Amino acid sequence: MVVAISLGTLPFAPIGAWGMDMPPGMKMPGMNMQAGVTSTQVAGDYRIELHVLPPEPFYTTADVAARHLTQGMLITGGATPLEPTGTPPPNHHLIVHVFDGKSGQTLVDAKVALSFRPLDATGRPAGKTVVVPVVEMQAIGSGSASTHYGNNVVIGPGAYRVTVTVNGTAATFRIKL
Ligand SMILES: [Cu+2]
Repeated sequence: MVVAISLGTLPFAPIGAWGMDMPPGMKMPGMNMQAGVTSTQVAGDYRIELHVLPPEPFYTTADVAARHLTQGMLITGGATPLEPTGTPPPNHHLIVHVFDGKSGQTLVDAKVALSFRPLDATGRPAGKTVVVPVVEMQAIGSGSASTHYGNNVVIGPGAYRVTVTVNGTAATFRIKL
């Protein structure tokens, strides 16, 4: 069960919009949208969409060409991907799409940092911050408009604070998995 939680019941001030689900029928090209948390926040000049999805395989441009791939992630830069076959096996694809707040254009060259920290039942930090090595990627076949940032991750059930920094502007999300 994967749900976005509202800050209304937690003992800290809301930071932004919460738990905004994708409208029915709206689909990220090439992205697997099943069982995903989607939450959107405006931070500075940016609109940041956080998605928690099932793990995805990563491929290079050469892989895509040689194997005529039509699904999965095309690596366009950044850190080393954690493959679905990694040890321990990742259970989520934690990523952000970043848009220009005014034009709505996808940011294709943002400097993105991503981390998460477990929260206890009262919403207080209850463990170490995990820094996610950020891969820059596209959905195969969907082009630069599908650019997003993140990686496959191992995250157990529970509540988390996810911190996203885009070109130095930070946004904080709270999610429950
Ligand atoms: Cu991806």
